[in-house]
Amino acid sequence: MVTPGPESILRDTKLPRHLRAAAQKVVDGERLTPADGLMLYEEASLGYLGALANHVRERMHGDRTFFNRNFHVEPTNVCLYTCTFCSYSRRMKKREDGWEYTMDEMLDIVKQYDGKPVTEVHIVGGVLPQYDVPFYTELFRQIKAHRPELHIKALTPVEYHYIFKKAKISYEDGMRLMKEAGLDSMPGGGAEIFADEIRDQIAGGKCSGEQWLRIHEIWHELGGRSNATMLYGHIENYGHRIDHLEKLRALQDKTGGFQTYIPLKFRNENNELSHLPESTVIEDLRNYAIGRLYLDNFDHVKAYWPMIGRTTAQLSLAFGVDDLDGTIDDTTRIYSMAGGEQHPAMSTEDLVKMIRAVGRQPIERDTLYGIIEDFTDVEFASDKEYRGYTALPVV
Ligand code: V47
Ligand code: SF4
Repeated sequence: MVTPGPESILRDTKLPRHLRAAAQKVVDGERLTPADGLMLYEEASLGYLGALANHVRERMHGDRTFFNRNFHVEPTNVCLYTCTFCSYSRRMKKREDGWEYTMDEMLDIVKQYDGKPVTEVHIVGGVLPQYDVPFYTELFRQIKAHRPELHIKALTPVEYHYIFKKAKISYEDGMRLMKEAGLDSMPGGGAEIFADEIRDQIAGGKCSGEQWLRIHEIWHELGGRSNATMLYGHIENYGHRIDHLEKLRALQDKTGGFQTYIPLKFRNENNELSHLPESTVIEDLRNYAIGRLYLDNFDHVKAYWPMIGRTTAQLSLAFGVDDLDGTIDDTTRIYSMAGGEQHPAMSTEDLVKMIRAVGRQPIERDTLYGIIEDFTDVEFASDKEYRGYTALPVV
């Protein structure tokens, strides 16, 4: 795809010297400092950030845009924690209105995908006492017994911290048990904002930022891979965002175990922070771009379309994003309850065409970024159906 490169920025003598110097660092593959990152958040325009982030994205991946075929199992939408941004937490008072799946019900969801070409089950939801170490290890075992090749991407340090504490076992022993039971990788949720002063206000009581990072570190040391998120656009400031990115980058330097960074835009429906306005699309795109530029040791930046919407997800592909999650098949409620897509399902054809429509190459991947199929030139059955105007013969 031909998009404006960073040359115009480097030559622009009207641009402040420090912005040109940061652009030069990016072009030279030099690392941005926390001060650079903060300056970008505070001063850089959308055009500047887009040109640089796209340069990095294309240097790493060209036009390749990854996606996977997955579905979610959300064990429950009730939670004993009270994160103010979350529409699940309010349900504890009216627990009977929510769902709390049994093991058999979760296995039934998995079985609904028998024979379908999904490669990953993403398991995440609320925290409740009945979902403990024996429950989850048994669940993972039963999923693997039923469909061994299905990749289990499950639970976050929020659940792990809670269930290991309850079982009185160390993080190390706990994560080893999960691995033995069939856990393949860890999703990036529960990270929110690491800085205590913000975390205590929006996600008080659940694992701290330090504990979140430690559990990922242990998982990486066991040879596992995981993702990382940042929930932005609520009460945090740019300094907190850079602090968050800096901590992710530092851990990645140590372990190399993160695959993907996924910024999560705060959605304001049905939660205690509904009075806060949502971030603008411009801010969302700036945030993707800065993530791409700052996290020089992360291979991928992913847009989660059920939360950000389809159009912004397409736009994000020109602002550093190289991965879209996923076909999902209407199996998550976290975002529809908070103001995102009401029915988050997309066929492979829809997703592929969404990527092609903005001039990129759709590549189906598995969870660990093994390439399954290049969809660049794949024709779909519906392409052959003629949907245009047919002139009738004049008689
Ligand atoms: O941890 C909850 C966030 C996360 C809201 O790793 C909200 O591949 C915005 O982590 N507005 C769960 N965000 C989802 C998640 C995820 C999603 C897709 C892919 C992957 C991956 C991970 O959702 C939670 C929380 O940070 N969240 N409520 C809200 N109102
Ligand atoms: Fe529970 Fe997670 Fe929602 Fe917090 S974000 S209330 S831990 S489901």
